[in-house]
Parts: sequence; C-alpha cells; structure tokens
Amino acid sequence: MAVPQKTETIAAVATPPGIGGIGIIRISGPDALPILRRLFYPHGGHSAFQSHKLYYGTVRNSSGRVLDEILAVYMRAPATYTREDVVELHSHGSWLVVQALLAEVLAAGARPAEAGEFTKRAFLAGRIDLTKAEAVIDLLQAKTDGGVRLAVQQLQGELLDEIEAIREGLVRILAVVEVAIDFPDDDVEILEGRQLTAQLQQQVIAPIRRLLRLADQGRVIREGVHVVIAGRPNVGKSSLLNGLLREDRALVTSIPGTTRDTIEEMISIRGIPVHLVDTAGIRAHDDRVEELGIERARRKLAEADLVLFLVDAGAGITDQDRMLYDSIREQKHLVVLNKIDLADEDRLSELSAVFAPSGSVRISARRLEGLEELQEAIYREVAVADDVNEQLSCAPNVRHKAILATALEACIRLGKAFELEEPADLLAVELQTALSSLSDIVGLTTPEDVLEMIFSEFCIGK
Ligand SMILES: Nc1nc2c(ncn2[C@@H]2O[C@H](COP(=O)(O)OP(=O)(O)OP(=O)(O)O)[C@@H](O)[C@H]2O)c(=O)[nH]1
Ligand SMILES: [Mg+2]
Repeated sequence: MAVPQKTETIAAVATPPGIGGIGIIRISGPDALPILRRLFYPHGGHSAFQSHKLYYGTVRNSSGRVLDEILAVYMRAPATYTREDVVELHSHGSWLVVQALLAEVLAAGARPAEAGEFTKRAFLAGRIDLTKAEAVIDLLQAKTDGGVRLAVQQLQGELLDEIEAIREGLVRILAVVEVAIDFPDDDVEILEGRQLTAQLQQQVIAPIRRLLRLADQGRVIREGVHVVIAGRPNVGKSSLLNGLLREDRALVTSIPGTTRDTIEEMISIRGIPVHLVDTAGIRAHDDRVEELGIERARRKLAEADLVLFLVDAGAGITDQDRMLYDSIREQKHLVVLNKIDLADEDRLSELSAVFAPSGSVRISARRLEGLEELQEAIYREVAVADDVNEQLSCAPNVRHKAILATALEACIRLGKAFELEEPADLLAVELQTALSSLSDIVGLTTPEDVLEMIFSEFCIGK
C-alpha cells in the first residue's frame, strides 16, 4: 500500500524584486511553524505563537548572526490563503536581505515554490474555484481600471455564480431525461418536448449566449482596441491623431507624404483603452522610405479592430480614395469626412451619399470640430454592451469562451434532439457533454495539463 506523502512546505518571496519599504517571504505547509520557531527570535522571548498575530523580533542564521529585524506572523490552517499553515516574514525591503532570509528558510526545510503554487494550493484545497484563481492572475496583470474591476468581481464569484446557475438548469433537464430512461415503457409522457425546449432555451442557451457576448466586451476592457487612422496622403490623419490626443504629437504639414512611420498613442473613450494609430498616407510612389512606411500602414490596417477611413471633404473623392476604400471596406470601419470647413453643404451631402451604406461622421481636425461625435461613434463600434461600465458584471476569458462555445453547440444539438423526439439515452449524452464542459470552467474536472498552463502564468510567490 502506498504511504500517503507528506505535503511539502513551500516558500517564496512575495514582493517584487528591487528596493522597497518591506519585503515579504511567504511560507506554506505543515513545516511553516517549525521553520518560524527555528529562525525567528521574538523580542522579549516567548514560545507560543498565536495565530494571525504580528510578532517583532530578529532572524538569525545557523551561526547566530542577525540577518534582519522583522515582523513575523503565523496563520494557522485552515483560515489562510492556501488553507495550510502559513507564515509570513516581513523584512526590510532590500533584495539582498530578502534573498538571504529565503535561503535560511529553504535550508530549514522548505522548498522553493513554483509559479502560482500558493494559489494552486488554494484551488486544490477547495478554497477557491478555477475562475477565482484566474481572477487573481487577471488582477495582478490588469492594465486598466476596468480590468481591475472585472477581476475583483470575478474574484468575488460573479462568473462562478452564473456558471453554477446554468449548470443547475442543465441538471434539472437531465433529471427529467433520466426518469425517462429508467421508465422507458411508462405510458405517461415524461418527456414533454416543448416544455423542455423552452426550459433549455431560457435557463441554458440564452445565459450562455449572454456570457459569450460579455467575453467579447471583457476583452475590449482588459486589452483595449486598435483603431487605425487610414487614408491617402494629406487628408488630415495626423491632424486627427493630434486632435484626439489634444496634443501636437505627430508632424502636420501641407506636403503629402509627411508621416512615414506608424505612430501609436493611447486614449480612453468612456473607460475603453483605445490604441490610436496614425499611418503613412497610402499612394503609389517611388520613394523607398515611403514604401516601407506604407507597408507598415498596411500591416497595422490588417490588425485593426476598427479603421477610421479619412476623406478630404474639400478635395472630394479621388481614385486613390476609392482604391483604398475597397481594400478596407470588408473590415469594421467608420468613414470620416474631414476638412468640412472647406466644403459646402452640397458637397458634404454628395459625399455622405457616396458612403451612405456605411454612414459617415463629419469633422474638422484642424478646428477640432466634430471630435466628440467621432468619439461617440468609435465607442458605439467597439463597445458590445450598451453601457460597458455599468452593466458588465463579469467577463469570461478566452479559455471560458472556448468552453462555453462547446457547451452551446451541445445544447443546440440537444434542442434539435428534443424536437425530433430522439430516444432519451441519446439526449442524456448531449446533456453530459454540456455539463462536463461547464465543469471545466470552474475546475471540477479540468485536466492537469490545463491547470499547469493556468497556474504557470502567475509569478512566483503568488
Ligand atoms: N482646412 C483644414 N485643413 C486641415 C484639416 N485637417 C488637416 N488639415 C490640413 O491638411 C494638411 C495635411 O494634414 P496632415 O494631418 O499632415 O495630413 P496626413 O493625412 O497626416 O498626411 P500624410 O502624413 O502626408 O499622409 C495640413 O496642412 C493640415 O493643416 C481641416 O480639418 N481643415
Ligand atoms: Mg500624417
């Protein structure tokens, strides 16, 4: 019979490298308290460590030399992050001191923690589910206020609750189907197909679809969008960049071909981070440098979430405009009529008519006119929900999204099977598929290699 292995005690520096006010070493596992007793000499000398109480004292190495004066705390299981015994040593924030302390802790019997191992232990102990563990990574890596808010909501279980509600809906349907399997000869019509279809639609399919939409919105909030300003030379692209930034960032001249390289800056439109890219005007040319610039512009265009296609309203539409427009019209875009100060109403109506199917926004980049309306239009294009900041309660990530898509397919097949009055055991198979995918999201059945991948994204010490 295999002897159960004793859980190893792990340790790592929890604060970032460099100089700080304090540096923290975190120790978790059954030997946390013995290690503390071995290294730490409390001021006033006493032997009992009360849980969750801070003690002042010194740390000494094996030859008795004082390494630092520190604060230490012992937190008894299970009221800890990992649900194991945890000790934290708060030393002065010198990287050398912190490293020396860690070396002593390791010499006293702990082993170095792997990336994300503390959080992984919290997950394995059942203290948090996988969505909360992922929320911890998101929180550590968040680059925007909106990203932080989403991560905190997920940490508080918003996504978990949604997934649980959907799972419950499926389990209710499965219960009915299983009765039908157990009593196949029963005359009573257990499988009331129409009612089950409605239940499936309301309690499962619609909520999954909603989560998939929120996933797209969440990506926008966490990472922002790339909005590329494109147009032939001299239409006012750099002027527009400057106007939106309220800053003279890019060179503006009346000479076509002024901008050679792509210029990228970030603005925030109603909380959405927008990476704004000014590009070289695209045209036929015989200048090698300009050619390189145009290549870059085309690459940026290919990656754009939204293209602002700029037209010079004063000059009207040229063949170059038409060619360029044809190359981007399949992408998400906004037609922007610039230099409206140089065009009369007839000309503007004429231009608007040309672009009627896509609609157009009128601005004067030089006079800073119409920029508010343009920002609103950009927001409408990139925001998925009506009001991003108020309504987004949770946002599934890429991993969740893939799983939700699988579950949705199974549910759609299930709906068809209800309609066709397929045998109950066939229905049960689809139901199990959907249920087990959803379990993967919260981590009930997630394969080990997927867990490895998730936790390896963490830093050491978290
Ligand atoms: N009257 C008027 N002139 C403008 C407006 N916007 C830009 N211009 C002028 O148009 C000229 C070209 O502007 P840029 O912003 O450099 O144009 P661009 O599209 O970046 O040009 P390239 O970098 O050469 O591709 C400059 O002389 C600007 O002052 C506008 O709204 N009204
Ligand atoms: Mg320019």
